Amino acid sequence: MLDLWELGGRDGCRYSTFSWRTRLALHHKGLQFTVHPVAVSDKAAIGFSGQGKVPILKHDGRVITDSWAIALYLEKEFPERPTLFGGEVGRTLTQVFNVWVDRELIPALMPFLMRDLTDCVGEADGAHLRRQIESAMRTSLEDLHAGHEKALLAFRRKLQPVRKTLETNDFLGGAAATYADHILFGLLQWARVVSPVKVLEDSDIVAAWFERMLDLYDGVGRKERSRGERTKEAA
Ligand SMILES: N[C@@H](CCC(=O)N[C@@H](CS)C(=O)NCC(=O)O)C(=O)O
Repeated sequence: MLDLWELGGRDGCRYSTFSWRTRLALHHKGLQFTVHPVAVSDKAAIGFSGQGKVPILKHDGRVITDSWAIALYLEKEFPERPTLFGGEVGRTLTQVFNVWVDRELIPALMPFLMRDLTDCVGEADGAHLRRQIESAMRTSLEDLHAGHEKALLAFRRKLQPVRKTLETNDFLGGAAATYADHILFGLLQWARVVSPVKVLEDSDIVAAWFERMLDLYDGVGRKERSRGERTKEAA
């Protein structure tokens, strides 16, 4: 039995960038799993894991935390199912990509759209996220948001290695998506779910790749309503 804990916001929206990685990895492996949404400020709900972050995977009583550790676990535990890395070389190169996205891409995008996320969660969660980001960035979410257009230009430039790779490959995994695709998808899906801001230009080859990613695994990514879709429904 497989259970996944991830963050849930208002209207049931699922915005956790790291949990989207794990979710796609589970679908990639063709595994059935039960999802448990938790509020970001409700640490008691995930106290069983001995730490305070999601994703958390529980498999037959074993608890695994950290999206990268979960990906390694799934690959080891279900070797007969579609691979997440394409072997040892792929695994280490995917680890490089994982660290690059965590250390370079996430900080270049998330803080600037964080103000938008506070509208998508309850009051306690909004206060938690605000405290967390404002103390890390030493400025207000509003000031960060005011700089989002400039930040987006820098973020798009950082995607150049991805862009170059997609000129000759449909996915970062080559002809088919692998865990590297899931990693980058998680970040862009976070932005799609929490913010009305257009992160990629339509003409960007990365935008075309993201559309393909939204359709994978029976469209699990696309079934999650974007911020724009939720706003329209509410109007
Ligand atoms: N290195 C961890 C990072 C996990 C992480 O930061 N998760 C966020 C959600 S996307 C979280 O649970 N944050 C809760 C908090 O910071 O209070 C991973 O790859 O899983």
